[in-house]
Amino acid sequence: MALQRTLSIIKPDAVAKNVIGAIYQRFEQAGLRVVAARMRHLSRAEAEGFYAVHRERPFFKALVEFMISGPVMIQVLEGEHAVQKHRDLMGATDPKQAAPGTIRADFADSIDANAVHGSDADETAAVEIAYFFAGTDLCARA
Ligand code: RTP
Ligand code: MG
Repeated sequence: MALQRTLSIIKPDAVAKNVIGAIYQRFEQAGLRVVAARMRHLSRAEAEGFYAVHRERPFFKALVEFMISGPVMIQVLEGEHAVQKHRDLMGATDPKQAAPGTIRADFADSIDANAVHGSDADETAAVEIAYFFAGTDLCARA
């Protein structure tokens, strides 16, 4: 199977807990490779645009407020089955439902402050990667 890419965001709660490295270690141990990364404090417009698909959902306003409450760490991960592998590492959206040993079970406090974001399909991964990175930002394996 060809290498896949996915967009990963370590959300403000996890950045505040100082667990960027602990989360990166899980990506690496699962065979995912960081090929681009940047730390940002998102503007409201950026967060609203990123989550535009959820615009009509009742949690949209709270989600945007949370995503701009502090800096986030944004990365592109590459590997076999990267989208699904990353989703498996994250665990269920609600940390109370997340399997033991997943990032959300171990680091998230609530469905709102749930530590990480990951693309949910190949097509959304391509759109989300392009939202934050130019093609030239992605580093090929040496
Ligand atoms: P994400 O997009 O952040 O990786 O998370 P996800 O696919 O597991 O969840 P999604 O349905 O795409 O929802 C995006 C984010 O919105 C918040 N949310 N809150 N209160 C609620 O019912 C609710 N549902 C979703 C979560 O922070 C979720 O990560
Ligand atoms: Mg989602």
